[in-house]
Amino acid sequence: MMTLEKMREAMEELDEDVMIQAANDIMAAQGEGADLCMQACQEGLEVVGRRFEDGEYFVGDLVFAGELMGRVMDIIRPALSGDGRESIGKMILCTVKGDLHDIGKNIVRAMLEAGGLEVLDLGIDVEPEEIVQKAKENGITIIGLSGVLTLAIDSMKDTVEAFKAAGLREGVHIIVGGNPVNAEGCSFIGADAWAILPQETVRICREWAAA
Ligand code: B12
Repeated sequence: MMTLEKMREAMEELDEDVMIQAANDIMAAQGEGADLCMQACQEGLEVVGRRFEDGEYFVGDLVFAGELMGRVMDIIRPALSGDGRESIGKMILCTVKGDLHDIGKNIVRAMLEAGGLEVLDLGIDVEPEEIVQKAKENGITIIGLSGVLTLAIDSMKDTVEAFKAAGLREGVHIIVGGNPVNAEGCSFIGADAWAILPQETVRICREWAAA
């Protein structure tokens, strides 16, 4: 089996052949090493993000990294330990109205799914009313809102207001994320939590799902 170090390096380098081979080898070995592979993907992605900030990687690399993570997860998901195997709860995730950026959302989605959450992904540029409607229709009480434009903060606030207007605010947990989101923004929006790191997002959503 490939070491954690080797898999992390392959993820950092966006080496598709090595990562897919590693995932297939893990499944051929009855899932041994699946958790390590997951850890390697997460750590590798952090490096990808840093390289992007440093100007070494470009937008296409980010998109590819998200896709690669999703493909590896699709292969090893049945072997992930404990809660990774079965759904512990359902949640909605989307990019809010006016914002078309979805690279971060897709990375977060892959991590949430690997963490045992079933994700109803509503896509990008999603109207507040649609989010409320889908939550109602599907009985979903955990809502993740993503956005990277400054205007996304207002759309997130509008979404929280839409839940209030529908009389559903008390019954849902709302987490917001994306580059412009911080503690101040979270309080302005009226959300329950915020995060930048996908691992933190997974931890919070799992806690809500288990409550
Ligand atoms: C890639 C990109 C694009 C791509 C988007 C492709 C795609 N499919 O997403 C394209 C080229 C289409 C694009 C278009 C535009 N873009 Co653009 N884009 C970017 C860029 C370079 C990277 C964004 C990104 O993907 N980051 C990487 C991801 C992984 O980070 P992230 O989204 O923050 O996600 C992480 C966390 O925040 C968190 N997270 C994400 N979602 C969630 C959700 C939850 C619930 C939680 C808890 C956590 C969480 O986890 C993720 C993983 O760590 C940024 C600049 C930059 N350096 O950030 C500009 C940037 C965001 N874009 C910008 C602009 C202005 C635009 C355009 C308006 C340009 C134009 N004039 O047409 C259009 C917007 C159209 C629209 N209405 O959305 C500005 C925004 C300025 C602002 N303050 O509003 C930026 C900052 C560039 C700049 N410096 O001017 N863009």
